[in-house]
Amino acid sequence: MGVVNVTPDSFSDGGRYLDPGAAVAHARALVEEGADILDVGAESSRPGARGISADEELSRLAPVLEGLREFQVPVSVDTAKPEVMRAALAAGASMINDITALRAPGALAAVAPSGAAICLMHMQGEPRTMQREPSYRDVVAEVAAFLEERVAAAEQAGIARERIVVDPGFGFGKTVAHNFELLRSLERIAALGLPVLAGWSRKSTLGAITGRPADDRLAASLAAALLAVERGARIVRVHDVAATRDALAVLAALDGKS
Ligand code: HH2
Repeated sequence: MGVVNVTPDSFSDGGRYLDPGAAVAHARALVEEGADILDVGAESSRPGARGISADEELSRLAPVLEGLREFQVPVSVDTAKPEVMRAALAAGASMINDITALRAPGALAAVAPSGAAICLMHMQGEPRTMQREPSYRDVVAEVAAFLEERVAAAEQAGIARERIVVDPGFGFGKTVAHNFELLRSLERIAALGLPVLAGWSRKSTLGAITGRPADDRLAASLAAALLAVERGARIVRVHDVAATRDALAVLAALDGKS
């Protein structure tokens, strides 16, 4: 899954693709690099980020979704707002990626009738404050239980299991230690029986262990993507598609899949 951030303030590429033409060109480059899914987001969720209105989010998204209509790969829209979900689905999105796991009032109902796929992600707290003091008794058990509860809520709202992807939400209300505990035990999340999405690309935990800034975390991001796939992730959300494909090709060859 290649990331297209149509934002002025994303932590690693904020402002680079705010112009719709630049965003669509970047999306095309990611597809040429081998992305199987594009994830378009118009609101940054980096730690400390302040939210924007649905109108502002939609005004950034609409021209980009229009430009992606002709694309052959499925388009996912990274949003937590029901109004934006409905508009994105009407504009041809085939997946909603919600870092709040459809907890906003009306979100389940916005996605249910569409037939689209949905990614349910775990986050402790909210982006503005989530990294202040993340705390868990047992991070893996708590994240798994949360995802199980959200999957049940989605199914109850009429979203078939086949449409659902789950994500432990690396970096969302988690310390470095929490992130590695979750990575170490990712198989327990995969044991929910649904495809697991993992997002490690350029994240601050990788900066914490390498001492490198966001634009210099490619090697660490590749290592994390590889370890996540080895532990059961089926989708990796990345900024650097070509390099990630190469890294994953090595793992596939090891597994006799190439
Ligand atoms: N991470 C980010 C955004 N959306 N969605 C899922 N499902 N999983 C993730 O790990 C995830 C996500 C944060 O990365 P990015 O989009 O690069 O930054 P920002 O939120 O600042 O736009």
